[in-house]
Amino acid sequence: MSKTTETTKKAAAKKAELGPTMSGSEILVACLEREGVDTIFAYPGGASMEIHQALTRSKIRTVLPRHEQGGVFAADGYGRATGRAGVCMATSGPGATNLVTGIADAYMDSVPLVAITGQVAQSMIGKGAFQETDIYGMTLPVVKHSYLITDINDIPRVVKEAFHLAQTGRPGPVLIDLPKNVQQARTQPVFPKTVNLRGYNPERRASDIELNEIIGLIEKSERPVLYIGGGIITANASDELRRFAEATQIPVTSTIMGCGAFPETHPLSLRWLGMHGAAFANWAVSGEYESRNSASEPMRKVAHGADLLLAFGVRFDDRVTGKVDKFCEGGTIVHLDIDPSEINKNKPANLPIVSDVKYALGRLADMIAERPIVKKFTAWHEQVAAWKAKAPFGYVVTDEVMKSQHMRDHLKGRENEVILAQMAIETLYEMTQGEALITTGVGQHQMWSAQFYKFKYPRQLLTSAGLGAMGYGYPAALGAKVAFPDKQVIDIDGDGSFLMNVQELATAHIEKIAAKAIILNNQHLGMVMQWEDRFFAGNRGHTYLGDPLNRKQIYPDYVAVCQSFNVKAERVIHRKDLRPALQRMLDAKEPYVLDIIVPYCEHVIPFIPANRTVADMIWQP
Ligand SMILES: Cc1ncc(C[n+]2csc(CCOP(=O)(O)OP(=O)(O)O)c2C)c(N)n1
Ligand SMILES: [Mg+2]
Repeated sequence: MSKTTETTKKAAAKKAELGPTMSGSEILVACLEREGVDTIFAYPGGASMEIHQALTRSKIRTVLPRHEQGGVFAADGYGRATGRAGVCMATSGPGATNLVTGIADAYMDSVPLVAITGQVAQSMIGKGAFQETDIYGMTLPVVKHSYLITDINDIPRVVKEAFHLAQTGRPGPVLIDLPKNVQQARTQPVFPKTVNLRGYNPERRASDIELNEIIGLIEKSERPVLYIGGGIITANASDELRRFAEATQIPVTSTIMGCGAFPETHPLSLRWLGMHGAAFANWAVSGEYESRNSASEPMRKVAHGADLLLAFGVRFDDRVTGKVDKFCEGGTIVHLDIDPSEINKNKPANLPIVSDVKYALGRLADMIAERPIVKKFTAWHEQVAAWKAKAPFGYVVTDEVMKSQHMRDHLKGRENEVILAQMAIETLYEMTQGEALITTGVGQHQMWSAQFYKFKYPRQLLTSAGLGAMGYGYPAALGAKVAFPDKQVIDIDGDGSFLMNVQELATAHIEKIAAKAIILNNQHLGMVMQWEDRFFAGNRGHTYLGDPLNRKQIYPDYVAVCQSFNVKAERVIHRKDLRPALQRMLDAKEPYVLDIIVPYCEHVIPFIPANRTVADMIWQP
């Protein structure tokens, strides 16, 4: 062999690894192993069973969910909890379409996810074959990228690219659709070690000139606020954020996606903002106004909000901004994000910067350490403290609760016996010392979880924020618990949401995944009921989940449901039983469900109705 050929081969070996002859399915699994995948949530069928066969010979743990939606939500939970792509798989047709909601969820919340689908053989594509759906086409608007593999030799490159795309820059879901004939074909694979994607450059860094402009704006400002989101968590930038916030003494509010990015127990924390966020956070951003009863009345300002909004890793979601032109009206807006398509999308920025937020915050903190900001914002801190004292998150046993059927039927009208959802969450927070990893369903319980559990560390709250997909909580808890078996993982769920993926109790039991769930059971689709009360004079439009012919009975009987899955469960109705029951749940070394019966007539407060302003905020419990 000539010297040059030898060098070329050595160079090629550095870039790639040549494997033995294998089937497409085996190559796929070998690629997953090379990406460090330890768990796949996969439900088989005709078009994916070849891959399952290959998985039986792999060290990768295959968890069999009991519904593909459970599988994709579990993978999503794994992805959120770890920052590494969660992996799920389904067969073609109905298996693939059952993944769509989870893929959309990962897209909306920028979660790293790789979804693999079996596809009918290439010769059958477009023929309306049995279980053929164009999952590539169907998911196009909700993926970061997608592939339909038509050549077995492409599998290693595609898988490498898929993981790279899912996990870098602004993360998101990537779909790989693999036809059955490609799974069955055989070849000698070449596994690349690097990725080369022309035009994809996820590494962007703000210049010192841009960052200096931020410092200049801070020095000029009297009332700065940091508005931070999921981008901080994705970028693993919590430490840098804390350094920067402490060095500048700028108060920090977050989106729900950003909960835990900055410790909510920190004196500078303004908790989270938006429709059901803290009144003091909304005031700090947009100013305090006299309450008005209708949008046609003028807005009368009581106190100024932020004159400088440092919006880092956020997307000005409508659930945060309400009527967007009134959001931080008059304030200077710095919008820093890794994704240029977010800039000026929902709210124009005065200073737009495209950058990795970890780099930007770290560099800002360094620059400030060298040349400290002298301003102390004393008057601003006094105002913020006054707002915090005026409107903390709170709750009361309302007249409606006292008059409710639950009070009559189950508690003989005794106020001191009733458990409010908020109380249950607050108690859980105390008993877990705020350390548990929490997932949620979607609804009132989700908002109360964010209000009454204070999140201390990033990736601690896993919730379907952008899509708002009911049924997310328990499967996501399974995914998180698989990733962190030693952590206390608790799904705080609603009765409606929990029922949507109740079959995953089987996965929990059979796979020995000790995720816990508390169901805040109000027998209603509580959040929709709240809107009915506010906007439809309380007319119930199919929001009751119990049995209308037997309203005294709690329906369904979740304890019996759990028993049938061999999952331990208890029902709690009286306040005095709450703590001991929670303790038993926390002590359990196996999956455990606590069905906590709560009244349905509570509303989540604060509340800024959709597309309204901080002047329309209802904040007194
Ligand atoms: C898949 C899905 N379907 C419908 C909705 C609309 N929706 C939002 S909240 C909600 C009520 C949820 O009820 P539950 O899980 O019992 O929670 P609660 O509000 O009672 O705490 C509904 C139906 C949704 N978000 N997701
Ligand atoms: Mg409910």
